[in-house]
Amino acid sequence: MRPIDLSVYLVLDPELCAAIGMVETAVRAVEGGATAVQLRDKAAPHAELVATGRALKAALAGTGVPLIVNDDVAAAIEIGADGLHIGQGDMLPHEARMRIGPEMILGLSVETPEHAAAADPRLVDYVGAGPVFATATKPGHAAPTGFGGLARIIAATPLPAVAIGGVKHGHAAEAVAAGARGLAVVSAICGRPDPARAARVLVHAMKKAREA
Ligand code: TZP
Ligand code: MG
Repeated sequence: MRPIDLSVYLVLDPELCAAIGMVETAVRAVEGGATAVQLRDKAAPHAELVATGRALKAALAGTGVPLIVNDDVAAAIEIGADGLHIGQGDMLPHEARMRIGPEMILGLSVETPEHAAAADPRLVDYVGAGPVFATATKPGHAAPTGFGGLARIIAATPLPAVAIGGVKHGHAAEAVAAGARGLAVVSAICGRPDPARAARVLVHAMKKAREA
């Protein structure tokens, strides 16, 4: 078991975070209560990704908030990240698990109930389910699931799931009703004038949704 608090899961995007940068965005979001941070930079050369990841890891030290690296398993290991997140088009979970070893968190993106059912809980620690809504943040994303589709995806796996794709604080209740443990967001935090406040609003919405 490699537990992870998925409640407010910040996914960093270099362009959307450009005003203050990914590290500062993450620091402020964690001040506001974000529970997990993913470094997702599809365009950065490996060395740059590693440098940013190391800066993030240092900035998050002592917070208890895990740093997850998207896609690049070698970078995740070099950074000393807490986890790796892979998609359906990336290496297979068993290969990823072999590379990262037993201790690191492994997340997997799932877009359909079939993907979710195929996720092996011995290898994978959580799934990112969606996109719930169409979003400009991820060009070429799969068909949006809506909350009905999200519920069907989450029902197909015993793994904890985080909802992703256009989700904002106002969606916490529907996401929780669909079985999600948390909200994974880019634009609800990145590029917002006050990322700490944006995170706080999401944390509060998740708390309310769980109490309801
Ligand atoms: N995977 C599915 S949707 C998405 C990713 C990385 C982007 C989510 O970004 P936003 O801005 O929260 O819609
Ligand atoms: Mg990927």
